[in-house]
Amino acid sequence: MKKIVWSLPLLVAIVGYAVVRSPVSSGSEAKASYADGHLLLDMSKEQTDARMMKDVSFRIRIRDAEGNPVQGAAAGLKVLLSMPGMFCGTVPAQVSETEPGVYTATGVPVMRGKWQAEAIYRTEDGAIRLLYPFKAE
Ligand SMILES: [Cu+2]
Repeated sequence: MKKIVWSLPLLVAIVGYAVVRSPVSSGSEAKASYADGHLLLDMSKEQTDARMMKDVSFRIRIRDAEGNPVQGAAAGLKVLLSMPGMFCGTVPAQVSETEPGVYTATGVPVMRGKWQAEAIYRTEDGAIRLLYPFKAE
C-alpha cells in the first residue's frame, strides 16, 4: 500500500514533466526544447513568416550540462520538413554549424499550410527529437 501512495506523486511528476517538454503548437512563437542531465537543445525559427517555395531557416542550439556549446555535431543532426497528416512528402533541410554549437537548418516548404520541422539529433545513447510546428503562407 505504501508503495502506491508514494508512486502517485511520482507519476504526476513524470506526466507533468512530459507535458512541459512537449512544444507549444501556437504558430511562429513555438519553440521546441529538450534537456537531460547531459544535453540542452533548443530550436527556434529564424524569421517570423515562412513562405511557400521560399527558404525557411531554423536554429538549433546544442549545449552540454555546463552550458558549453557542442561543436562539430552537424553530421549527427538531421532536420526534416513535412506536413502533418499529408502525404506530400518530406523535405530535408540543409544543416550547417553557423556559430559554435548553433546549427542552422534551411529548407523549402513546397505547399501552403501547416508544417513541422523535425530535428533528430543522434547521440551514442540514442536520438533526441525536437518538433517545431510552423505555417507556410
Ligand atoms: Cu501538403
